[in-house]
Amino acid sequence: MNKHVTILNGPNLNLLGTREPEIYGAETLADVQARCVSTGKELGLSLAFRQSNHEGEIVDWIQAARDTSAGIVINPAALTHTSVAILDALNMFDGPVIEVHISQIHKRESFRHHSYVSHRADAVIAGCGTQGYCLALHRMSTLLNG
Ligand code: CA2
Repeated sequence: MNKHVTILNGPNLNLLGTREPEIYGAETLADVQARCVSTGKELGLSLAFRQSNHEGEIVDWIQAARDTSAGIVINPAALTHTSVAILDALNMFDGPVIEVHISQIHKRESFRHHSYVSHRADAVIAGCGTQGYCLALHRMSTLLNG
């Protein structure tokens, strides 16, 4: 049976592809979603793909994933660097968690170097562009299926 994976995206990622292409590339979040769906099919994973500008909504989705999903892929965007609430919610999720950043956060401003989510993440992918989401799904497949 297909394993279900929740992919979560944080604030402002709904605007992906509209500015700063030198940092984030030209793909929109809809393009990223389409790529994930296609990779998920290859790997036998079913997906929920969501974006929110609201921390509490992301916490709600992480809690819901406890009942629906074998794993979580998350790009928390700016909440990466601020949100203990997201870290706490992820700590209550039992399956694998993979953190994705489109940009290489360690090459950028120092305030982007610390991630609360990395305290929980089983893997972190940064600086691979939007391909990072597909790489995360491949790793997720290995973690879930061996
Ligand atoms: O590199 C990443 O994926 C980030 O998580 C993106 C966040 C940033 O705050 C993190 O430090 C690193 C910013 C997301 C902003 O979304 C965009 C909106 C419009 C155009 C491009 C990106």
